[in-house]
Amino acid sequence: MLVLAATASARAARTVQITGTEQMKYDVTTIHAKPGEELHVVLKSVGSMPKMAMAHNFVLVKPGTDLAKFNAAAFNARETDFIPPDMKSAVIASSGLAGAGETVEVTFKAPAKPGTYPYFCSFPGHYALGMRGDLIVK
Ligand SMILES: [Cu+2]
Repeated sequence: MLVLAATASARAARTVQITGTEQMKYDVTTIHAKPGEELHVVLKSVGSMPKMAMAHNFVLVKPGTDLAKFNAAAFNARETDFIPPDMKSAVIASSGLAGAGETVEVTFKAPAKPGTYPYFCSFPGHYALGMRGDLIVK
């Protein structure tokens, strides 16, 4: 059963809590993980602005991804929660969008290959304002 499997894996995974603010920042900008470790990222959005104007997500991508290009394309990708369809192959894990007071989560395996994997919020403008961090696998 798919649902049960997902629940079991979320339970086994290590939870990383991140808060996203209306200052367009994450409170956690470095996550350390072992190769292949299961992570459960829980992103909470705090503030009072309407979701249309202010929401956050968590997008983890492969090293070497053109982050400026990804985020420029995200401006035109509202229908797909600001994940540009033509750049999906760069995405390792991504959450949905959390408006003020909402929480989104995603469970994934850290890459097996040691390295620095960037993550960011792809809501238009947020990456450029510094809403990003690094997953360091080693
Ligand atoms: Cu954001």
